[in-house]
Amino acid sequence: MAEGQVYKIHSDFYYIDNGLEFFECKVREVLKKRKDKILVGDFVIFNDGYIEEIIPRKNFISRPAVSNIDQIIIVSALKEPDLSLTQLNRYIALAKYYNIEPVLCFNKDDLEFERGLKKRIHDIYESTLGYKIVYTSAIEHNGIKAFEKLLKDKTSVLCGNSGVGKSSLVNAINPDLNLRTKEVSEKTQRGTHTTRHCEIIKLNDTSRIVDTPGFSNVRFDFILPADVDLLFDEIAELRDGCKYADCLHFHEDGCNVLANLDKIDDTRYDSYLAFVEEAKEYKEKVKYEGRKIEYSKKILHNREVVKISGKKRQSARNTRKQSYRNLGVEEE
Ligand SMILES: Nc1nc2c(ncn2[C@@H]2O[C@H](COP(=O)(O)OP(=O)(O)OP(=O)(O)O)[C@@H](O)[C@H]2O)c(=O)[nH]1
Ligand SMILES: [Mg+2]
Ligand SMILES: [Zn+2]
Repeated sequence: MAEGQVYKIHSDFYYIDNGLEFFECKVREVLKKRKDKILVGDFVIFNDGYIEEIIPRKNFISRPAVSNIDQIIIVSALKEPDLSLTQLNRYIALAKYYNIEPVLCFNKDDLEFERGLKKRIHDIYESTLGYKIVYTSAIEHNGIKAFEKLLKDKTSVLCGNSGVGKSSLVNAINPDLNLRTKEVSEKTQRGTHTTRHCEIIKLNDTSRIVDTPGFSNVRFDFILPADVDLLFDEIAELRDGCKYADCLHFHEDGCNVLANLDKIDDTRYDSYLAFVEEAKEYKEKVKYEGRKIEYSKKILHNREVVKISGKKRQSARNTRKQSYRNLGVEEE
């Protein structure tokens, strides 16, 4: 019996690192039948070329599917492709849903981008929301030291659309890794994913990074509309002051969010409204299937937020073992 961490999965093969050596394993049939599939990042017990058991996870995210992580780095490009704040808000909201703090990395700082863009980013995401921000150029090696510092002693997952430069950033830190990146001449092509699998990469003795394939098709059709405000820090802060507990902050009477709309950036509020529309699809689905979900108990990924009395909320313990199913997230 030995213990190690799954750092890569290729079809039926699981690659395990026990800190000293690497192993290639398969999974016992009994374990395969269980609902929670083994993820990259899982610590497992293995024996004789077979994984026997998954050690309970600290946390996990499902897009991309990785467990036991410390932070999510959302990588965007300042140009090529043009920065979309809606898309950035989507990734931030997703990180919030997973209850893992996001760090924002804006790459391709060497290109010429819209004037005033950095100030805009600073105003919304740094001064108002307090997220850590780093500007980088993987090509010219700018900001790479600051980026590396953010990764120290952590397991970080890189998230962001295809082509923003996630793999290029990892290569910039450690050129020996030589990860596949898109050829420069191909960079205007869309929808081609250069990185195909999630893999935990050791940058040095303590920092690990998970390079992931870009994805851009996340929709918030797995949570209830009245929960979407919890994914926006500045709206979540105001929601308890609303007259109705299930206020959607659209045009309701006594809405504290609407009363404070001047404090919320327009693009943030617009993204909020767009995600609520997507969440309505989930509500319809739940209604159609006759599943009972109480509004007073709001369940989000990696933690439970329970309404204690009236509108008071309190973060409950981190749930350790969860299944995809009762969180309403489709298995991938
Ligand atoms: N000008 C400029 N180009 C960059 C920079 N970083 C990456 N690129 C280019 O952007 C393209 C995409 O880079 P990748 O590192 O493959 O992007 P990715 O995010 O890993 O993409 P997927 O693996 O498909 O998700 C390549 O042509 C890189 O050379 C940068 O800082 N500046
Ligand atoms: Mg890549
Ligand atoms: Zn409201």
